[in-house]
Amino acid sequence: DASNMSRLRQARLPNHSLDPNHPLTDEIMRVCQSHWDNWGASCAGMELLEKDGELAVYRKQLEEEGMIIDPILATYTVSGVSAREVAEYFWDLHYRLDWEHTLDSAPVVVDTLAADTVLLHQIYRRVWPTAQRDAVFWSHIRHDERRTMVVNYSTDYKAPPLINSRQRMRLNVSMICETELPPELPADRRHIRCRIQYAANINPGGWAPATVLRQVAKREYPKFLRRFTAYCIDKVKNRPVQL
Ligand code: 6CM
Repeated sequence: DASNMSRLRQARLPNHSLDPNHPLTDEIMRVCQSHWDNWGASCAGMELLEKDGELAVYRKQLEEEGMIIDPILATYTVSGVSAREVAEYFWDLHYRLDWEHTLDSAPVVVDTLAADTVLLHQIYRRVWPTAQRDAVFWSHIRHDERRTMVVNYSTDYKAPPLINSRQRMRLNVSMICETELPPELPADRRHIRCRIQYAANINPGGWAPATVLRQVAKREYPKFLRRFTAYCIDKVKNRPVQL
């Protein structure tokens, strides 16, 4: 029926600017669709790592072949910034080092696939006593009238060789944002809120003590969400809202 049709239409991912013949396009479509469908994900069975007002960070302890791969799921709602704005600060490399403090150096753009998709190489700060990590991943931004999403996903495509002293993390990360604006109020920055759902699945790609990994995660994810959103709010505060 009609209402079902419109629901289906909403669930479909909006347009992207990828070349349909590019070797990564199918994977990007598939991975992004599954994240998009995961909006409103349940945290049932997950451990609450941090709860502070509107911020909630959950983790599920998971080990695979001796590797700690605990999935992280977080939700946060912040005021004075739109979904579009938050997602753009997360995606746009220009701002990366302003809020991302786990990196050892600026990200390197390995390739630009489209206006909405880049291939990145990032080198992380070493965490004692483990080897330094790097990651190679595509990063894609997508939006419709309601939501904007960024997905970062590891790939071997065009990946620079791994140097000896490092290990390569694999990541599957999404941030989905939705603007909240009470229908009776004008689209003014003072009235808007942004609901954020952040999900991270990280495989450390090599040995690291479980206690260290879990401590780092417990400390760093809430810190990242607070610092990153505070950064966005500060950046936009004197600008007209971009919905
Ligand atoms: O999602 C975040 N950042 C994105 C842009 O940089 C991107 C990166 C994801 C990687 C997240 C893993 C970081 C793990 C901490 C680094 C230390 C590695 C060594 C571990 C050995 C003990 O999606 C924000 C990421 C916030 C991370 C807390």
